[in-house]
Amino acid sequence: STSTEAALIAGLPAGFRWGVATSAYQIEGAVDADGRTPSIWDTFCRVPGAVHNGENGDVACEHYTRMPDDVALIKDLGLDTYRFSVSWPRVQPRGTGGVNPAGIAFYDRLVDELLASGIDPWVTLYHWDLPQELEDAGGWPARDTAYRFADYSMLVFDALSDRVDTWTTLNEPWCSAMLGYAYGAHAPGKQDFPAAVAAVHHLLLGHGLATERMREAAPRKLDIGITLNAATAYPASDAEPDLEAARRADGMGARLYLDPLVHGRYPADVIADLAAQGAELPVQDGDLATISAPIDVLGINYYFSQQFTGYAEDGRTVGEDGLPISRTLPLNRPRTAMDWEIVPEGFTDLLVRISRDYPGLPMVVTENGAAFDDEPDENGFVADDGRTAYFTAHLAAVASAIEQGADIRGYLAWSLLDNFEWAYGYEKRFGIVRVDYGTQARTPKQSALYLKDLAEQHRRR
Ligand code: PNW
Repeated sequence: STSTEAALIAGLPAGFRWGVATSAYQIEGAVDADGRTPSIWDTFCRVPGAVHNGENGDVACEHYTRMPDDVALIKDLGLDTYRFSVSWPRVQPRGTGGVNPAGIAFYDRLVDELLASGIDPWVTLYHWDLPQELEDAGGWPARDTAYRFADYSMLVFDALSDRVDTWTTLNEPWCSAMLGYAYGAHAPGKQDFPAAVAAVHHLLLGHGLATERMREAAPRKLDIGITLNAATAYPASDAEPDLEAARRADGMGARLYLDPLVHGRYPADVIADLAAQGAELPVQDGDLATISAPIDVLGINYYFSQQFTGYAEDGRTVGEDGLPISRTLPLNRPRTAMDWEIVPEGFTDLLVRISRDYPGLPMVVTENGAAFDDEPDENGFVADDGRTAYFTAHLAAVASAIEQGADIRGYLAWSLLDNFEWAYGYEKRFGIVRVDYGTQARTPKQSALYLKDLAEQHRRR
């Protein structure tokens, strides 16, 4: 019930971080400004049918020019942390060579503005906007991209590490690899499973190379980590095919990343599942030592969980291709506008499970939130009860995981602003602040005022 949720939230530990997150391509616009070159998303948005309504990030929220106002918004909301991503093709056009002074200057100003406003800046180095020239040279399925990423990371690190304490290498490598190279739903829009599996390894290698180099160059104690999207994969029943389908889903969604990062090895069952599909992780000597370079914080992005079955509708457990059946089955929960089921206990189960299987690693929720079909009133205000209830249930789920022993240090809502929701364009709104795309007016929604209130109450305790 709601009073139980409120009590759980009230029990969040002292020092818990409250914040909000965004990413560069989703909000900045100004895609041609100051020497920026195209990323894979600029290209993908021009593919007919790739993005809802043929939309793109050319203008987005005009954050590139409105940045001081947006920082003031965060300050007004009383949030202590802002997680943003750096656009690779702004800072290092074409993906190689020296830093672009005009490009890095934007992030330099952003960091200064945040610090002057008492907000802790949290940098994500890669939130999906690979320079197009690096994609043309092979993209993440090519090993060289991992080394390019580490070089780019050091350009940003050299410019901002005097003032930025918290660093995330990659946002959601599952999305980059699988949505980008296997399912074709995200840039670069490829449908090549073996290439996607190579991309997984090279993303993780890039993370490790960048982590090692940043650690080596760190001017003081910094927090360096990675952000994964993960979920709880529930089996539809205790029947073996359902248990196996859930195991495979958890392997591809979570353990394929967590095991090499934390334990320095890929999970044997997942390697076997990949081999059955004709795919292989292109591991070379020393790679796993690099990938498992110690990290200080694990970012977790959570949106929903799913239930899996190993039975086809006709009851068969093996498909035409000879591979075991894996299907999702609805949990029959209310859904967000993304059609994602609302499963807060899947969040608790996930966080408790990670804390047990990968102990000693502090976690921060680096994204959690929901799209709903918001209706503004005549003043542009949105009474977003659905989003507010989503935040309540999921903050309570985090508090419950902490009570069960999980080490979770903060919660960053996705997202500060309504923004370019990738293949869904501007139709899906995740913001706690309404954006009127006609005027670029920003109006905090009820959910923003709710989070403001929670953060303030928490600080006062
Ligand atoms: C995350 N899925 O993406 C991203 O980090 C954000 O940029 C994005 O706006 C947000 O979640 C909402 O979608 C995801 O299919 C995209 O499971 C797809 C999935 C998960 C996360």
